[in-house]
Amino acid sequence: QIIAKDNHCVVVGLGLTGLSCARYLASKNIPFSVVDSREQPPGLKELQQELPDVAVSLGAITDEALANANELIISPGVSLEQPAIQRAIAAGTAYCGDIDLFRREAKAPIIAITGSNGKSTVTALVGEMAAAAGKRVAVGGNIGVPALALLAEPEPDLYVLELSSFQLERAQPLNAEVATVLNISPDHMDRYSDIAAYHRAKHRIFFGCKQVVVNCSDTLSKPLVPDEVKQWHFGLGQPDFKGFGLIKEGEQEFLAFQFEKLMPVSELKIVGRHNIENALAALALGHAAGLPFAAMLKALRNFAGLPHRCQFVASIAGVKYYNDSKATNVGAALAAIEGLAASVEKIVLIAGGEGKGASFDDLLVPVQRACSAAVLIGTEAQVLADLLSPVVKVSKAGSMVEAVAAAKALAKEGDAVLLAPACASFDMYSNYQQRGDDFCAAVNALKNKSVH
Ligand code: UMA
Ligand code: ADP
Repeated sequence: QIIAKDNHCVVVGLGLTGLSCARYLASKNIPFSVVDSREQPPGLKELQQELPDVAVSLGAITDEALANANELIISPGVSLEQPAIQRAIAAGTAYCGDIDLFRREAKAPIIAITGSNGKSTVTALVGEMAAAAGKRVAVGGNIGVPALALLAEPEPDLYVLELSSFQLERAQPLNAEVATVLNISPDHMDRYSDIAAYHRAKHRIFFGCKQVVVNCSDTLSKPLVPDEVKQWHFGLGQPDFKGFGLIKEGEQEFLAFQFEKLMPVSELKIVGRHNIENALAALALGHAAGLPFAAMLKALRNFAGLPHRCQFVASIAGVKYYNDSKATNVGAALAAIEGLAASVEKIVLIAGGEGKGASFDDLLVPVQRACSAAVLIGTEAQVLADLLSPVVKVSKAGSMVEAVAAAKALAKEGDAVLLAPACASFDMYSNYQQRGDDFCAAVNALKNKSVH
């Protein structure tokens, strides 16, 4: 449905998304106001500079601020369960998210990617693959560039969108060319009543899609779609006739399609078994969208990974330091620990932060197997210390600098120090990037000290 010009919209939330919605609505001459529960939301300064006449209500989301709205455009960070929003919806006010506004405008086919972990890596990889194939490609969504910001450029040949459960739960059918749920493990349990509700939100990505990409080893990724929707598979096993997997020859492993080898796994720059899965998922998505193998393999060989994801920072006194600040849930931290374990003696883990209502129990066995010690930070430090102290040495730290110094003292030559918090960063930082940057700065300071 199109918003009538003389109707009033309310943009709820003034972060990256809210600002992109404001710019979009202004460009369409659609009247709107903005609300945010924060006194100083991140997008405020830019909004006031660019659009000084827009009414902004800050400090709380009130019934008055939402009254008489034709449509609420709700940012992903704002829960639909907020009482004022619930009351407005109950009173018949329509609502949507930025992805709906984007969908109303975008003409080019969309490759849509969600999942609990690996979204950004796969999204970036598919973007690189499309660019290597000579396509004009626009990459955005939860990866950090709001989808609406992509409309500022001329229409591309292809959109690659990373979508979060928060974006999907409020979006109408996306009608993507290809859609995938890469995997499902618990995350954001402070926003969902149970894993089934989280699963339902993620699977909305399949509404109206033409092709799907399915993770063979994760039944929760399998969509309920009509037979005419084309299915492609990926997984770490032998590939079937529908997809991508691994073929083993002696000690060597190859990425493969159906019965054909494509390239040796050893030629990938990204490390860990989870990143082999990500490479196979990206190949399946690219293949479904018609990208040629030669270009996709070239992009795979060149891709060194995104910052804050198992990113090598430095080696000090025979100990390697890795930044996996993007491990904001237990599943991601497990992938990082297990991925690194094969290549080092023992891991000294730095973990903790805001737990988002998660259970950390699944960390216990892998930590016992792969780690010699854990240094714990943030709100969940004590909970994690209680859980892990029977299996490894634990200590608590009040800052990242302290945590890195403690980890250095605990690590031996041949070990790795890994920041994989299994938690969100919001108790100590504005976002995971800031947390990762703080870790890198602390490590580099130690390195400089040890050189001089
Ligand atoms: N908030 C308030 N009051 C408000 C609005 C928001 O307190 O009125 C808080 C939220 O609780 C949240 C924070 O502000 O903690 C940010 O929310 P937002 O909706 O303003 O966020 P944006 O700046 O618009 O960024 C969002 C995504 N953030 C979230 O979903 C929380 C970004 O994903 C995304 O890159 C951006 O849109 C562009 O699409 C970040 C993220 O953490 C990386 N995503 C979660 C994840 O990956 O796990 C889903
Ligand atoms: P997302 O965008 O879903 O958060 P990223 O690609 O940014 O995913 O990776 C975040 C973290 O999740 C990584 O640092 C790594 O620890 C973990 N991870 C990445 N890919 C996978 C995967 N396929 N399965 C499990 N964990 C993964």
